[in-house]
Amino acid sequence: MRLLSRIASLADISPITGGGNCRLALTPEDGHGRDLVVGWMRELDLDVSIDVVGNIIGTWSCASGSPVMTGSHIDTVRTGGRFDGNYGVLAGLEVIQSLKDAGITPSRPLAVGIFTNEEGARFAPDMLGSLVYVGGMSVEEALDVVAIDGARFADELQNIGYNGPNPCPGPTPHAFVELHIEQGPVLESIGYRLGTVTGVQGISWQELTISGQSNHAGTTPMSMRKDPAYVAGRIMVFLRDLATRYGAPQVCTVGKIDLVPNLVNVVPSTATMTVDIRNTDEATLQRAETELSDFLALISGEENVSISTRTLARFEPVIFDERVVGIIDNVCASFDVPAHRLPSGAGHDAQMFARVCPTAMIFVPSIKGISHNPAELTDDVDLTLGADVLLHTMLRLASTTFTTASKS
Ligand code: HGY
Ligand code: MN
Ligand code: MN
Repeated sequence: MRLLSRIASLADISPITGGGNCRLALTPEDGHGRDLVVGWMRELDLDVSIDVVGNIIGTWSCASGSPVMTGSHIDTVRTGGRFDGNYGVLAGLEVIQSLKDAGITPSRPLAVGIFTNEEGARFAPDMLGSLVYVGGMSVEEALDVVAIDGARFADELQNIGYNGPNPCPGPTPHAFVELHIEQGPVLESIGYRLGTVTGVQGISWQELTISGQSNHAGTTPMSMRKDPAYVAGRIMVFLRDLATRYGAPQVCTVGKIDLVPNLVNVVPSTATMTVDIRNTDEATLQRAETELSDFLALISGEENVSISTRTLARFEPVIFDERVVGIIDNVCASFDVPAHRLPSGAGHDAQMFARVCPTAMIFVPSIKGISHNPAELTDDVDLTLGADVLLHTMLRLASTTFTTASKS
């Protein structure tokens, strides 16, 4: 059916082995994906607006007032799956097309957003586009961000032709709801087909630069070494031990490490690595950050290296609006399919909209809990069920009056 075939069509843009995609933010591949989805928005006669950081909002202006907005992202990590982000955007278009086909006109406009650089894999922080949209980061700061490959955000945005005219912060929606695959093992492990997402865990991203002394691998006694690669290894072990000591939901990841000169017979001069630490509890997340900082001071002294740190992203845990969470629960119940309440382990654009309007998310299961991997997979019946829940949730939100701004 249309939604599944559109997911497949979008997956044909910059495919990788195994059925996934590589469409890093603001690359030509990202631009081609945007062109395809904007084409579908125009076929739907949506008002398409593009803002100064490339966020695309397609609006069905069928009524007055601020819109109920859904949306997500279509940029991917380098080894991305075909559902992460893409599913939420295309399900939003499917909601509008289905309502139009059925001759049903909601009492508010409906909007679908494609937010720039949600992944943060090329430009940090992640969720950059939605963060700027809600006023959490200045446009100037965003445009000057430099990618891991040295490219400048503003130049890359211009190169793909999505440096739009609309200002940020953008107009505040009446409410925001994002449909996404869980990307983890929870729903599948307890046999649930739907998840009502209660919030998003806190995210702490740092880049560590460890400076030692390059030297000959054969002639330099171990006692003389200032070896940043060894220190990087000790940091990785420290982080794994910390996560084990803290227990779930604490997670720590070193996803990227670069050695200079990166040669078989040279003790490296520098190691540059990323650290991704997350927890649902802010105080615990801060405790983990402090423990890491203390360890860096200790190991740099022991190994006679210097370590500098740079914050790439730092977002506190987010609790979604109980009124929206409740509506999603009720819609799921109306389908006679129970929904499990859970926080999101992954970051999402919804966590930024929670700052400005009533917001929550809907999850469908990820088979074997795999994501950020071409093997990412969700059953077709769950994909379509999720889109049905999104449609009815958006209709209910359109007819809901929120007396206070937000309630978590
Ligand atoms: O990092 C994240 O959680 C998301 O994929 N940007
Ligand atoms: Mn995503
Ligand atoms: Mn992702």
